[in-house]
Amino acid sequence: MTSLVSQCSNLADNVNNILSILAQEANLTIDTNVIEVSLKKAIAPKFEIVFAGAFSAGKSMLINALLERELLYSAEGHATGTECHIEYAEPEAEKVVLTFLSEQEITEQANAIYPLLGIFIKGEPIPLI
Ligand SMILES: Nc1nc2c(ncn2[C@@H]2O[C@H](COP(=O)(O)OP(=O)(O)OP(=O)(O)O)[C@@H](O)[C@H]2O)c(=O)[nH]1
Ligand SMILES: [Mg+2]
Repeated sequence: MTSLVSQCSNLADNVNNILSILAQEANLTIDTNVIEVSLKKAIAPKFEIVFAGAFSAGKSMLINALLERELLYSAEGHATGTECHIEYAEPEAEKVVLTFLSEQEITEQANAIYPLLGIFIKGEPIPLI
């Protein structure tokens, strides 16, 4: 699962070599941060896939179909109804972690997300409390 295809086995070395060559070019101003972040993602043993959609769009059913097991509850109406993270676990180490947030924590998260979504009232983020 963690093995890389042969063309990518030296990816980090190759990219870092190119970055060090670029760094020697005084005339070039390149923001290498985006390359470094992309490299980190490319060689990471884990990666994320986001399934987002309206309520009852069929996200849980699609994930169950891809996993070939009935892992997530799927039904009409608001079935999952919350953010849900799934990651690989060895068969005997599978577990479910439920995290309950207080009203204060939910409010803080919402207040942090509103500006990122561009939701403002009279130029100010919407205050929930
Ligand atoms: N006809 C049809 N029904 C589907 C399909 N995918 C899902 N459904 C039905 O749509 C309903 C909602 O499916 P879910 O997978 O629970 O939807 P969800 O997006 O996870 O919903 P929430 O968790 O509430 O956001 C269920 O009754 C499914 O049986 C599909 O491809 N075709
Ligand atoms: Mg769901």
